[in-house]
Amino acid sequence: MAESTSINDCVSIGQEGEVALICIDNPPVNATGQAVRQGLLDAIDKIGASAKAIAIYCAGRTFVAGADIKEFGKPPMPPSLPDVLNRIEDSGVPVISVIHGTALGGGLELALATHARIAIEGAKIGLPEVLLGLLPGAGGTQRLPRLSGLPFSLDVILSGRQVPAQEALEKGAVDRVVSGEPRDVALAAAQDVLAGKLSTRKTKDLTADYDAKVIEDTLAGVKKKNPHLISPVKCVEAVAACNKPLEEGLKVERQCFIDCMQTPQRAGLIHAFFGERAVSNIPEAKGDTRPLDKIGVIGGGTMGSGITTSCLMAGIPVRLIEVAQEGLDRGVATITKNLDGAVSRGKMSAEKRDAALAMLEPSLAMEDLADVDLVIEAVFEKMEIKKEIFGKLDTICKKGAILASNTSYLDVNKIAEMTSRPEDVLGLHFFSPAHVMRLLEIVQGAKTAPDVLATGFALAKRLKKVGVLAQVCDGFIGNRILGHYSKVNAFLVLDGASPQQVDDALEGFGLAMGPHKVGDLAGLDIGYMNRQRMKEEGLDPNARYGGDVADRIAEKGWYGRKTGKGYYLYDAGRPVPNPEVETIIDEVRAEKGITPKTFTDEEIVDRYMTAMISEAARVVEDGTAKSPVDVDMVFLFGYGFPRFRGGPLHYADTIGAEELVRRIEAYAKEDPNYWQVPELLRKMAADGTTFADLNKEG
Ligand code: T1G
Repeated sequence: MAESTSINDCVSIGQEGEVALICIDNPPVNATGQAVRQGLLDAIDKIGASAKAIAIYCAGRTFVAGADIKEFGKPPMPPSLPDVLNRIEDSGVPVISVIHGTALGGGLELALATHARIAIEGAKIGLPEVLLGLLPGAGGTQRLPRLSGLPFSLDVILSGRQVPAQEALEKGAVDRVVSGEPRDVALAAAQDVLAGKLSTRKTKDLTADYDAKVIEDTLAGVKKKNPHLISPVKCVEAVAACNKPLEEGLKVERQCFIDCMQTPQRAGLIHAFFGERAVSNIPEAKGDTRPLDKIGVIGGGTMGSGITTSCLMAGIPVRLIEVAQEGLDRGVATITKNLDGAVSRGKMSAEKRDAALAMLEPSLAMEDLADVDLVIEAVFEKMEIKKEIFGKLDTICKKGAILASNTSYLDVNKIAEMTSRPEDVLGLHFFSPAHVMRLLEIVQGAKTAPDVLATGFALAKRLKKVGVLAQVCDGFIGNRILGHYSKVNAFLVLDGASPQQVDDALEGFGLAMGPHKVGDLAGLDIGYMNRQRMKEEGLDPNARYGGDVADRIAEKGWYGRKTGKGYYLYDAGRPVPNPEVETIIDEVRAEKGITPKTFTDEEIVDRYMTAMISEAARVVEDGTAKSPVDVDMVFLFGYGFPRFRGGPLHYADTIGAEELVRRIEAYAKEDPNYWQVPELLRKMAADGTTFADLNKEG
């Protein structure tokens, strides 16, 4: 193997006869940071005409997975990627690229600017910029349509999906799919160019199959599908220029890219991208773990069967325990239905479903949990029942087995006290439907051992979930904050807004579903039982109680969708407001002597978000959450918070601590007990810090 010359820390050149090999080596994913861009430019210039063919490949686990996202939002550093890629495309010497792993975003755009593309088996290509609130800004919207046609390009750019090599070959995005090591494949392919066995061409010389109708329909489609999002529209506007000469099309693309770069949505989506990774990039998630070869799940209800489905889909055998045959059969039926649903959604093959079902062992005997590595208890949310079960598990389970509770609120320490091994106990709080929702709150008990906690994070990774560390308190991170801000919905309705207006305002803000519709979906009986439990435990006499309307609805047996009636009626397809709820609201207002007032949608959003942010700040302040990003990821992956807003505390930084303090103090004039300024917010307002600063402190 010939000598290689370093151009800089990330790029080197190797010469093999008339072939020059450019190697990019910028771990972890060869992102085109400034050094890679400069290195590529210098390499092409240095090679000049000294070679008859050039091949670009990458070291490490993947080809270029995009521009360096960490550079976004900072002052641009030359050379720009578009300039580098235009230089490569204009090279007088044929340049080919060899793709292994993933060629994404700027990585695929680099390949599209070369004169031929070789994919190594298993490789995937994609332009996922839209998932970051952006669009392909280095020629992807112009070059891909020229190579692979408009419909495929619009699909790839708007879905952000990763396209397998074979499909890319069929669509002309790559020219060959081969096996082998990147460098070897690069050399062989370049020699094929010299031997005339691999043809090369400049993408810019090709013409896209432009169709104005396709553009028009696609634009209408994205506006309907994502009414809040800016970048999908900009993506279509950019692709629409692919019928112009490349240079002009690139100008349109650049302007659309800059328009996206300046939006808060871009910042929110990039915060979500890095946040999803940051929450498990913590010491507690590292270190030794215990085996997860077989799991026991207690309870075949909605949560138990969802958790079991999630484990089976990850290839982990499950022993499902129920107390009665009827419950066990219901659990197995739900799991089978869940898996069938995954097959019909294309999430798994029928063969994989059958294999998963074969790993399910239903049983009526808790003793059958003696040899499992982890038990997840998912029974009724009653402390006495959970204590009894953990007492039994302590006598049954093998030494070193992990005992976990899927409790949504209850004190994990009190549950652990029922065993002689509290160090082996933690909370694993899944979200319904557990085989779909990606959030897993990993609740650390006072005595939970480090390897038990790390195993919780290992399980999250195996189940493709986002594991977030939470400390013990009533409702942990998510439900505690929900418990606080959901009161605002009730206060808004008591004080003058209608449930539908609250839902519409928050859906306008970007929530997938308004709180009253969510209540109807989850079942209003659950909220009712929780309020009854809190009443039994004693409510704060100074606190305003907002549950009257919801209590009366539930006491009428209206539990929402499952009874066809709740805040909305569900007998005619789309939910319509239940007029009888209005009567109840009027009754309660009259009894409490409340004169209803008018709220604007903006006021509704401001109060809702300020309440959410207040309690979220307290959750960070008292260490229930390790840092603000943990709260953000809990709400993105567990509560349907709009991803483009980055999460409640990322959103809070767009308002600022000072303004938040001012708002809370204003609202406190109406209700000083509910609206209290968290110390953390007051301090942030005083010293001008943001939640982003707190994330950096980690
Ligand atoms: N820039 C900077 N860091 C990146 C990165 C990127 N593009 N991609 C990944 N990382 C970091 C990530 O934060 C993590 O760091 C580590 O690499 C491993 O990632 C002009 C505008 C490639 C499929 O959107 O989808 O090009 O946590 O844990 O599960 O048109 O990373 O270890 O410190 O995710 O194996 C477009 C983003 C950019 C692809 C690998 N590209 N990356 O997944 O590992 S915009 C993307 C991914 C662009 C141009 C535009 C995935 C992956 P840390 P990981 P993985």
